[in-house]
Amino acid sequence: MYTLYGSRGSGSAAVEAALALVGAPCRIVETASWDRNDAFQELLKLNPLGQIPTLVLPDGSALSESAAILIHLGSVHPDSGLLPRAPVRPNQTQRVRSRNQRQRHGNTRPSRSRTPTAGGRGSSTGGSCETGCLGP
Ligand SMILES: N[C@@H](CCC(=O)N[C@@H](CS)C(=O)NCC(=O)O)C(=O)O
Repeated sequence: MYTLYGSRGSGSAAVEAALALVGAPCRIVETASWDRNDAFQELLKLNPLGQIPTLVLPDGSALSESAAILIHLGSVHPDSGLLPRAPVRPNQTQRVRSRNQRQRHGNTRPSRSRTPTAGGRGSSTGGSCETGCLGP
């Protein structure tokens, strides 16, 4: 059983959604530094920064930082689809980054046989995803 220290409508919402997605039983403890109820003292013992989200794992250890929590949940619940099945390879990351730069600044790559679109993305399909793992 997980225990999530968080507050409705705050940055802990992403972790709450991820817990629902992976289908993990979870107890939610409402607290935040701007709502110093009794549970806030518990939170401080787990995370001296007093920040939410803080997640207590089934083994009793505490994890903070949204991204770290999401990656952890995706890793221990691989069938949930929260993380891609195969790790994203560095060259895939680089291609996505290059594509994003082209979309932001126009196509600075030397023109090949493709005719740039009006948007300047250098692809007649409007910028297809070469990696297949992230949307266009
Ligand atoms: N980098 C952290 C930031 C966490 C964070 O700033 N949480 C806010 C609420 S969304 C908080 O607890 N702020 C109160 C404080 O820092 O005292 C994360 O991504 O989880």
